[in-house]
Amino acid sequence: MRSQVAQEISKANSPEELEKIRVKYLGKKGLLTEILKGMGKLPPQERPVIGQIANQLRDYIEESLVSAKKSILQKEKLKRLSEEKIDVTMPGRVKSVGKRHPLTSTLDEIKDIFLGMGFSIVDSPEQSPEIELDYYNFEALNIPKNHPSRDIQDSFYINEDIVLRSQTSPVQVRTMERQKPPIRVIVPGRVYRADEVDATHSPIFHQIEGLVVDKHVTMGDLKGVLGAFARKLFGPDTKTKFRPSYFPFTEPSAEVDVTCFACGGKGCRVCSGTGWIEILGAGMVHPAVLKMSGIDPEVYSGFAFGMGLDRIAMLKYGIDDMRLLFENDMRFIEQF
Ligand code: 2U9
Repeated sequence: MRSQVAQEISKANSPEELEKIRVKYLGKKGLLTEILKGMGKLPPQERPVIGQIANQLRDYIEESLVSAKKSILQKEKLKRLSEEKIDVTMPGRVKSVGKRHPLTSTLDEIKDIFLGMGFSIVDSPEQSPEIELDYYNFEALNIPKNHPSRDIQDSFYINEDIVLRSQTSPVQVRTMERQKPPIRVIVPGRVYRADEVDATHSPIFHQIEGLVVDKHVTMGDLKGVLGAFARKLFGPDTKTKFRPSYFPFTEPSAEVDVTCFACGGKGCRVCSGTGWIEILGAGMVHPAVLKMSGIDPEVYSGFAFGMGLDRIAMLKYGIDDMRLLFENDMRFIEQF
């Protein structure tokens, strides 16, 4: 029986098989149990001899089962560990790092400059809806219905009274309605115009406008603020030049040029040989505009300005086609 058990245990491959062997020999009706139970029927002089052999055999079986189980578990563990092995020499997975869009970097830079001059930024969607009432986009800005100045730009109408805003100015109108002077705000935002797409036009583009309203605000303040802005954005030697212009919402109005940041004013490819680059429109807020928003033009005056973010980003980064700003092709964005 001992050699038979030894052979069976050596062939067992799992704890379950060992348990079967235990039951077969040491269970209630096991082969060795039967022998131990039959001891009483033996002649008295044989009992100690047989009893000793049977007990030794039982100890042997129990010990063999314990050590066999230990070595099976050890083998299983080694197998599991070898399956879980990690090859630390394998190359890691590279996470791709995102890049800021050139429009975002340019906007952040411009916002920082104006924040530094005490302006606050109005750009939450609640305060600046892109789907706007005709009143805020045109009427309140001194652009009445059927007035020729509406033809300067074609807009996308949802219905007779609702339009996709064609400038961010309606946000300043809403600000004036909500807030008493002093007002110093910068309004960046997306605007819509029915333009054909080409290298310098897109039906969706971005503006940054500013508005200051307080007592005793003058054209001198406007020149000071825009001069400081231009020097921060394009470098300390940048000069500004105001040319007379016309906008319905400002009087007087001006277009603002800066000395070319590429050639310093000598004339080059970037400035088409003129030494100047136009970057802004500006003026003193028209008294009728202040009045419509509930601000007394006899007490208060203000200046406003507007610039195209896309155009400034293109100038800053030397981008020659506006369409590149809207395609989100990573091969383009990764270059900045
Ligand atoms: C209020 C009063 C006045 C905003 C202004 C401009 C001049 C201007 C253009 C720049 C390039 C638009 O994107 S662009 O084509 N903007 O020239 N914008 S003054 O004047 C305002 C705005 C709001 C209540």
